[in-house]
Amino acid sequence: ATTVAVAEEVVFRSKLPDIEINNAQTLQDYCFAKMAEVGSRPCLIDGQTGESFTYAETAAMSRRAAAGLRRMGVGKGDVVMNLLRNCPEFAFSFLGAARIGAATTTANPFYTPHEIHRQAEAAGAKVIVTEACAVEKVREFAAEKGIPVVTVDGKFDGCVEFRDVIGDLGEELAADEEVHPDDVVALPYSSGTTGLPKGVMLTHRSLITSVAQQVDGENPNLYFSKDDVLLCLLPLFHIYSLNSVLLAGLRAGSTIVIMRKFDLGALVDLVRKHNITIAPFVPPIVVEIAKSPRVTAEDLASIRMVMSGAAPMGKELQDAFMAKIPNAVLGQGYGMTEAGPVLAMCLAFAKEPFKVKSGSCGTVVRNAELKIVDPDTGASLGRNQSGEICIRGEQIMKGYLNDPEATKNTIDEQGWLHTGDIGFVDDDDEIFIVDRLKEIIKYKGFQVPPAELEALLITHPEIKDAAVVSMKDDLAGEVPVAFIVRTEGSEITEDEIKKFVAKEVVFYKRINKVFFTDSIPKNPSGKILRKDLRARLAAGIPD
Ligand code: 4UV
Repeated sequence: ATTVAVAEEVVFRSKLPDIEINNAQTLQDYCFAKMAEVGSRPCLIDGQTGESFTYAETAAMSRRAAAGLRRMGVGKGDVVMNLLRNCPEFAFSFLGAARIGAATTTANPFYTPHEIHRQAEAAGAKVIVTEACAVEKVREFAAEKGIPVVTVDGKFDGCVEFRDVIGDLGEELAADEEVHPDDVVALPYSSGTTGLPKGVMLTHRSLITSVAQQVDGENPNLYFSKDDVLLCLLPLFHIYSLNSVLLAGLRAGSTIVIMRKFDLGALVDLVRKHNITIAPFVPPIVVEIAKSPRVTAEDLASIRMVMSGAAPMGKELQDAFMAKIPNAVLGQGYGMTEAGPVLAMCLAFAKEPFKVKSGSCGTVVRNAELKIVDPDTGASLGRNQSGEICIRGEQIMKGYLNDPEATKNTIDEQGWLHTGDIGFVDDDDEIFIVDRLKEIIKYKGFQVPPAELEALLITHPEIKDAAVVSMKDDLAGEVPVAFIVRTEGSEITEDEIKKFVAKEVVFYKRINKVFFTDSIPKNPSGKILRKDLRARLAAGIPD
């Protein structure tokens, strides 16, 4: 008989034991499970107006939103677009849509009309919930398509006010729609490892699993309690805040203080006023606090936990912050929209905390498997060896909306989701991310998909070819820069190209620098060799 050598798989697990997760219920039932205990406690506080909603009121508002959305014709399997900055109505609408078996697609209200229309169209949005700053960008498009527009902050021609959608008390949805655990409840857009933004189908089952992996169990990995006050500053249209702040906060029965826009002074005021205990941030905010002479440890004295995620935070920054704000534990979460989103979480955040190292982005969450694979051979690697990070578990996405091909390229036949991140697991089960295989650029944690900018650039009659890659930036972490091949005879300038792009994209996707070149390096199948371009940048001789 012949023996077949089966390559051994090295699978990394949490140091915390698996727990039982009841993910065969609805997300809203799961999040409001402690209602008997927390019903009269504050749930959402609008930091700007001071308006406060108890848990019972938040649940009631979501039932009213559900009834209102249903009256507008939204039903099971439909999609509502939340085009909102952080506000209580975001939560009411999201949970309301869930109650009627609909999903919410979330988008940045600062997107350009083009970006908004593309997502609304691709997601098949039936209703758009938005606010003053975005209403002009959707009105015409929505009218053309017959999509009702709901506004949360005032009356606008042809739009419905949110307060009319939720109607009078008493008009609550009598009973939630029956949903299957594998029905989609959130549909954020992400470009994943390659290409254009795609709808990421997150189901009731996946989001319940993800939240449970963080905040459930006798020793939760991310310990939030009903006495905690969470700062909800990061945008809820991004999965980090939606999952790890709103949903995790609701599940734990914590109080969630909503902030619309980042401003250091306002942040300190809110922390002091509400005795904020938990602050989920992204690295640029950590930098600003570490550097600002205006913010002291005393200003942030009530904070016991600071989480950073969505982009790398190095050891130096982490150490500098902890030296300045010694009363808080600072650690990282590591997420990816498609992964449900949390892959790893700092174990110093656990109820019974572990000692961790600066610069680590956490340990794989419980009830999940993580492996590191050699990107060239696919072989599974052991500790301290860098390779592509892969994750498996019930929390990962169901797939990309209407894109089985992209789904297949991201989740393999064994159920492993390939992140496109390069990292290793050390002797203490801590994960360190060292590089990125995928093309995505992260500006302050926001996704900038190069493929989107390239597609736009080559529509310009004077641009023959284009490639967009990331360049390191002190403030934003990374910024997009473009290599451009001009058409023959063209003298188009850097400035003209920047302006052309700026008209079409949200501010953080703007091209930071243009390098003119004779040709874009590509492999035989036409794929841009981004590594070569990044190497040119690193060498300081871009052209
Ligand atoms: O798809 P996405 O925009 O998703 C995120 C999600 C971040 C989260 C989510 C829940 C949390 O609790 C939390 O702490 C963070 O960012 O972008 C995914 C890519 O962002 C990079 C990495 O390249 C991912 O594939 N990224 C995310 N977190 C980190 C990171 C990190 N801690 N360190 C380095 N890179």
